[in-house]
Amino acid sequence: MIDKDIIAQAKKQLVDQNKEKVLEIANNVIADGGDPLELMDRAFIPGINKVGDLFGRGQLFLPELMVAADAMQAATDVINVALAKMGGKQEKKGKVALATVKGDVHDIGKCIVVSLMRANGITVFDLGRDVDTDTIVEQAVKEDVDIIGTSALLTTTMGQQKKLEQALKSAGLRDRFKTMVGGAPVTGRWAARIGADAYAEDAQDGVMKVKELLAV
Ligand code: B12
Repeated sequence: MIDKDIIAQAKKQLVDQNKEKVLEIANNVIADGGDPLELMDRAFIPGINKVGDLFGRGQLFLPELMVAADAMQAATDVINVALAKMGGKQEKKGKVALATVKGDVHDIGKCIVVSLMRANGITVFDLGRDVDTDTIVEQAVKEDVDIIGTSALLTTTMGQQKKLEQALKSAGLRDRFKTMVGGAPVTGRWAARIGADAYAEDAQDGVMKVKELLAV
C-alpha cells in the first residue's frame, strides 16, 4: 500500500496543475517499488476527476484544464512504462483494437487501458483518438482482431459507439467481432441499449471483460 500522505500529495499536485511535482512523485513511488496502478487509481484518477468537476462547475477554466491534462498525461506515460515492464513474457491472449471515437480527443483513459491490456498479454492495436467508424472497422478487419473497444468521454460522442454497432451490422460483420465500450459517461445500460457485448468501468475491468469475452 502506498502511504496515504503520498497519495494525498499526488492528488493535490495534479489538482494544482503542478506537472513537475506530479512527475517527481510518480517517479519516486515507482522507484520505491510502489504499485503504479494503485497510484493511478487512488491519486491521479480522483485528482483529474476533481479537476473535471471544478471545470464543470465553472471554478476552473479551459487553460487550467489543459495544463492539468498535460500533467495527467505525463504521469500516465510514467505509469504506462512501469506497467509495460510488469508484463514480462506472457502467452498472448486475444487481439483487441482500441480507439477513442470520432470527435473526441480524450485519450488518457484509453491509453491506460491499452497499457494494462498489453501488460496482461493481450495484443492491442491502438488506433488512436478522434477515429471515425470506417477506419475502426477497416483496421479491425485488417488486423483480424477478436474485440473492438471504443472510448467516449463526451455525451455528444457516445453516439459514435452506437454508429459502430450499426456499421458492423450493415457490413455483415457483427458476428465476427465482440465489442466493448468505456469512458466516463458510458454505462452498462448504454452498452446494453446499443447492443455492445461488454462495458468496462476501468482498465482492470477491461482486462477482465476481454478474458470473459474470449473465455481465456
Ligand atoms: C483531461 C480532460 C480533457 C483533456 C483531454 C486530454 C487527453 N489527451 O485526453 C482536454 C483538455 C483536451 C479536454 C478537452 C475537452 N473537454 Co474534457 N475532460 C477532461 C477530464 C478532466 C478528465 C478525463 C480523463 O482523462 N480522466 C481520467 C481517465 C483515466 O479516466 P477515463 O477517461 O474515464 O478512463 C477510464 C475509464 O473510463 C475506462 N475507459 C475509458 N475508455 C475506455 C474504453 C474501453 C474499451 C474500456 C474497456 C475502458 C475504458 O478506463 C479508463 C482507466 O480507468 C474530464 C472529466 C472527467 N471526470 O471525465 C473532462 C470532460 C470529459 N471534458 C469535458 C469537456 C466539455 C471538454 C471540451 C468540450 C472542453 C472545451 N470547451 O473545449 C473539450 C473537448 C475536446 C474534444 N473534442 O474531445 C466534459 C464533458 C461533458 C460532457 N457532458 O460531455 C468533462 C466531463 C468535464 C466537465 N465536467 O465538464 N478535456
